Amino acid sequence: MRSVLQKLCLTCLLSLFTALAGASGLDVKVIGPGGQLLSDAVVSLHSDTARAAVKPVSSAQISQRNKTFIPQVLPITQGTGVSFPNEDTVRHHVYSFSETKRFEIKLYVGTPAQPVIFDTPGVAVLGCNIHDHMVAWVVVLDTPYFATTDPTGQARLDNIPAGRYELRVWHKDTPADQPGYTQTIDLEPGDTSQTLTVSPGAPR
Ligand SMILES: [Cu+2]
Repeated sequence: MRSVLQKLCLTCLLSLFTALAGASGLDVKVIGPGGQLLSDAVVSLHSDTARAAVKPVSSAQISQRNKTFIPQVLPITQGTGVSFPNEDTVRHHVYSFSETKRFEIKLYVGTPAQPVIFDTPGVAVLGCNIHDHMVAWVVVLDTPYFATTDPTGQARLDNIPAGRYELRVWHKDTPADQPGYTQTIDLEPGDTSQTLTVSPGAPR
């Protein structure tokens, strides 16, 4: 019994040590060109070690409800399968012509049997062939370190190994022909807090 407890304590101490010495956190606030807070912006941290740590996430999905994609912006890691359950009674026809992933799921109701695998980093713009107003974005990332901003424009990245990263910010209003926001950032052990301003340009 005692040795089990000792083992548990050792594990606790090791986790604590990692939290104090190895991992870091980052707060990012994303603000548009007019000073407005931007929700649904994807903030990500990139490096060679981050790329090596990428694994597909499980159970990613974009549902269709009231002729709307939910969520409208879905960040995922490279290799992740996304399912597209149709919760409406009308049929949808989901497609992407984007280079990152070209696919279509022809007129369907219910949940398609196979998820769509997104194995190339980039942004796929999704539409519906029947309902022109429906639009969503899948942001495929070659890093496990990312977060989406909330309605107050805030994103929090936790448990990031200390080191040098390229911080990228993507927002749907960023014109496709312009590079998104990037910045080199050094994460020291312990919490870091930073506010940055993004200018995503004129909406398309
Ligand atoms: Cu539709």
